[in-house]
Amino acid sequence: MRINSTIWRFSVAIFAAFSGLSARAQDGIEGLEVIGAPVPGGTGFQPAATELARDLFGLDWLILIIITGIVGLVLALMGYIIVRYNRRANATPASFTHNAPLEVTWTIGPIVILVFIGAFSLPVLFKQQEIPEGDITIKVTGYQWYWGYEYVDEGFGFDAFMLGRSALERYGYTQDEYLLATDNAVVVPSGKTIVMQVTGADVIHSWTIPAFGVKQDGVPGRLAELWFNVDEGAEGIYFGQCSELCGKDHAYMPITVKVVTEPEYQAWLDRAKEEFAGIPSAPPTLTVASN
Ligand SMILES: [Cu+2]
Repeated sequence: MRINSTIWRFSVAIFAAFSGLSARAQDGIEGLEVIGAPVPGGTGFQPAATELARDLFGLDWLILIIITGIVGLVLALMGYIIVRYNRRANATPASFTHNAPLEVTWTIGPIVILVFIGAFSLPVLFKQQEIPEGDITIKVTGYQWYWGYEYVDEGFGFDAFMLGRSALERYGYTQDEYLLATDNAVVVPSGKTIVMQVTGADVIHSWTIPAFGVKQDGVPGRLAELWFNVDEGAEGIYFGQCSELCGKDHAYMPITVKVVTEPEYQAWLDRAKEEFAGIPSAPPTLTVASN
């Protein structure tokens, strides 16, 4: 049954990819700039599009400064000891084994540092994990190897498959967006609280948009939640990738989110309700008579 369902869904995707029924024409959203995408050779974060992401990136800087200080201190101490206490400079080493002030210092010091980090990191963690009342709830299900989305309040849903190289332009993407762009995108308005309910249908997957500062495992049989609220003015296209190794095609189940203004969202919603009418259920499978 599982194989049958997978084949059915793949056939639909292949049909969609080659039939010229472009999602761009379907979702009717034009002129969005790609904002949240990885860049070749990039080492920093993607631009933050939510408060959660700004908090995370700020925390990252804070900890980077602290650990750089610690590394500097340790290197300096080691350098000093190498120079001051080598065999030539210090022929007869001291033989004491305890130093109470020193031991108290290196116990209290790390405690203070950890409490300091905790004072900044725990509020950020709680802000992420305490799910507010959402304006829009979207259920996302990870499948081997694509994502399914349900706009639960609106009563429709769709699947999102990665676009092949030959289909990218037709859907309004460039070749740079290969491995990132999907046929159907999640569309959300800016300035609204979006709650994503994340689960997996077969194995564990993980849904993320780095620029939103969110990532959540989709575990079969469980419904986890994440939330985000994209800044107004940050409308654009944001990409993510499945972030939990989920099998052979794990690298080929990207995530595309289009953030639009509220009126654009309403217009898309009207079109999407017609286009995707109904929540997709498992496709009909062959029933074998038992006698
Ligand atoms: Cu995966």
